[in-house]
Amino acid sequence: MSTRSFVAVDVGASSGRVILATVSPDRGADGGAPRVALDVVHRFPNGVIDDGVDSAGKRVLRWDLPGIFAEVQDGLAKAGELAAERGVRVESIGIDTWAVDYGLVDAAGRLKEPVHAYRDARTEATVPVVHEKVPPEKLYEVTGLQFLPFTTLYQLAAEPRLHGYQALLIPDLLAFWLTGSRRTEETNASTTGLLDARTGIWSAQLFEELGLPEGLFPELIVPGETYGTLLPAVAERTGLPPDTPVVAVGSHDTASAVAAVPASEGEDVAYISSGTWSLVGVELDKPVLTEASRAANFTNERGVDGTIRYLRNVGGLWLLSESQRQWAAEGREASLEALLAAAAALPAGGPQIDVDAEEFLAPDGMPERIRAAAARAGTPGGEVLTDEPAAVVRCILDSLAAAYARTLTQTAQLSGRRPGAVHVVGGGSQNELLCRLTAAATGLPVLAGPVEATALGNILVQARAAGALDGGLPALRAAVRASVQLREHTAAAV
Ligand code: LFR
Repeated sequence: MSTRSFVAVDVGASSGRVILATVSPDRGADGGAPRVALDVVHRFPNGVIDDGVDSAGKRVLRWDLPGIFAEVQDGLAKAGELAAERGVRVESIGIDTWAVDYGLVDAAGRLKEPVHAYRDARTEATVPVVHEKVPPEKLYEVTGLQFLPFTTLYQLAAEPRLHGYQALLIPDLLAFWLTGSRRTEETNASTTGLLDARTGIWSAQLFEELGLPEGLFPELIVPGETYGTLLPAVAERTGLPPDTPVVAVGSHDTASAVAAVPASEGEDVAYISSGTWSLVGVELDKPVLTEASRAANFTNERGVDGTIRYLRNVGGLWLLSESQRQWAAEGREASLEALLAAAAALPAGGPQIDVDAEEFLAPDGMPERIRAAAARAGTPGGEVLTDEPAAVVRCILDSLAAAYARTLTQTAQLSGRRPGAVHVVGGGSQNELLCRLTAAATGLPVLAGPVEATALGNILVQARAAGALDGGLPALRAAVRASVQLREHTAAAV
């Protein structure tokens, strides 16, 4: 059987990528799993845009969605060219991005205003307003979502006007611009705080209690279904055939990443999806909606194939990337390689901070905020955490590793699952020091990789929809294991 080609569009908070993937369904002489090879054909930077302050004096942050869409189309054109060189056809396109954020679109398809970025401050005022209407205990009972101040429902409460508009989550907005078809992909819908965790459909009760218009979000679509085919203008600009379908994948990047965790069949799947955030948890088939789970702020997000991603958002490499951005602006050492080497040479047992604190959500001045938090935290050396980048980096990584260990212990207590190893996927899986510290803090073997879990998860769902792969998540994960090299870190090696 010949190879098959698919395109993944994967946009994160700090960069976006368009990837042409080749799936070789042949099982080969060894009867092993199918393989997936990725070619990144286009990369572009992304980041929040400072848009001044609003009438209440709150900082406004936005994303440049038209700019992202232009980059996506450039990437699709490059993917089409590479496919043509290889004499193959792009069978479909799948899109994933971060969750929670949305654009409001009118009947004619125009954006009401540039899209807000979830780290802006407008929900500070609306969290209490929402909780006044529906108390947090009740929200959890219905949606099973952890409290995050930027969840879609708090953002919607800050909108002066919703009537006459539909809310399109970021991947759905890009899919709308590519195909003209409006849908809401299910895994990402589960991050809005408006989906019923038991049924997987919108909670009519919450819409009513929160005064949200019915039909605010377009109809749900599940991974594997098709949004539609390319609009003529997109086909022309990208050079791709107009009948190229855009297929729904786990459009929440974390859903795609977890779909590609290279767990073995039957293994209890514990993971850290490590990027801007660290998403730490296990995969379940039913939500955990207990009061203990709510108190520990665990979330039940929906994954590919109706699975539940039972996890917590732990602070992530955002603390590090924001610090690097600041040091670079000050003309100091900011290269990741140099910083990690210097941090690795520092002794263990230094100061730690609570990486989950809301004070680290916003951009700017990160090293200063970390030093202040370390001084308050009272861990050894915290009061003297120096301005030295290596010391700050070591503090971030020690604190992340400790938070992972705490969260995995809680995951086991709350879910009853006791995984024997933890998979680290995403960009952070390349950070050897963090992986080693994680193994030491958790006492579990850390299986690092793949770096491109999100893109792989995106591709696997498309390949299965096209009949190039078959089976459930275990079969998809076998294809990941056949395609990538994992690195193992053990506590003993630290
Ligand atoms: C990771 C992620 C998290 C989500 C956060 C905000 O990229 O999608 O899962 O909580 O970004 O959308």
